[in-house]
Amino acid sequence: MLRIAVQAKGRLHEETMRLLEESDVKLSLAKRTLLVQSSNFPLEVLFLRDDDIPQSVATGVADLGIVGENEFAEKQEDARIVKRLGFGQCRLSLAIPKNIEYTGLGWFEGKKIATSYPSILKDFMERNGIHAEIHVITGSVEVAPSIGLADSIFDIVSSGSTLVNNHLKEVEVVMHSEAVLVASKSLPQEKEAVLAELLFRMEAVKAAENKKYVLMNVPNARLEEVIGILPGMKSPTVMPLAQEGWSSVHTVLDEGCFWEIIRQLKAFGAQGILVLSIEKMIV
Ligand code: PRT
Ligand code: ZN
Repeated sequence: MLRIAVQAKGRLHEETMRLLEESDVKLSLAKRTLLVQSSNFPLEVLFLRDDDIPQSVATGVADLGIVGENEFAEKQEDARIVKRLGFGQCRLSLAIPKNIEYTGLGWFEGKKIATSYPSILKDFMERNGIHAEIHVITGSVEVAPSIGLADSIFDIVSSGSTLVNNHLKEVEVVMHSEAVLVASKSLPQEKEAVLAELLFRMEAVKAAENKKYVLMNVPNARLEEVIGILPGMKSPTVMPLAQEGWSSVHTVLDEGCFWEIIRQLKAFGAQGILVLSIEKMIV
């Protein structure tokens, strides 16, 4: 039985639970306990605060964890990142009051910076030879400059609206972050095998994300042009229709270029276009 630590509540909770569900790991969450066992996969889920996840994995309390890369980097615990999960994206940035002219990294020399991420900031400042005073606060870091607690901040930025609301501007991006799957440095062989199966499933879920399965009827005379604009996994599947002179074409399209390609397909005479969601894709 593999144990995975996940955020009990907060920004990463929902997407984490969705990823497990889409990987067909069934969990009975009716009565909310700290530890929940899956009914169809050798996995149990331990619900923790995100701050505690890196240590729980490093000490072996859990075998795996899903946590923000920022939190994992800050805690400097002995564990490994096995997969980047593509959600919970944000960046860790330095920001200063918006009416102050920024002159480059040297601006921070001798300045006071408020943050909840002192290790990452200290590393960054040391690498750049800047001596700054790091002031650790937890929560509402963005108000520190306006109440005179610091000259600047180092914090998570996502849309940037928190900075704008507090009359701050982002001047340096120090790190990009997303949710990551982390694992204990060494796992017994049978646990590694369960992890490999879980990763295989997660990859199939991720590969299907933003992809659509598209079916359409195409006059044979236009087949070549239609096939020419379809990417497909290998090449599109083409099957004759009962009606003479027509074929059915099946392919996989990326949501990003979807509408553009559909428009061209219509122009090439494609009809009866059906668009289906893909649950999983094994490439
Ligand atoms: O209770 P627990 O300790 O588990 O949770 P928490 O409150 O410490 O963390 P939580 O749930 O807020 O965030 C968990 C993880 O989500 C973080 O470690 C990041 O990896 C990721 N994440 C992604 C974010 C954001 N986006 C984010 N926008 N975490 C925090 N924010 C905050 C940020 O601190 C700032 O106050 O949102 C504000 C900025 O947002 P914008 O959109 O205004 O720029
Ligand atoms: Zn936290």
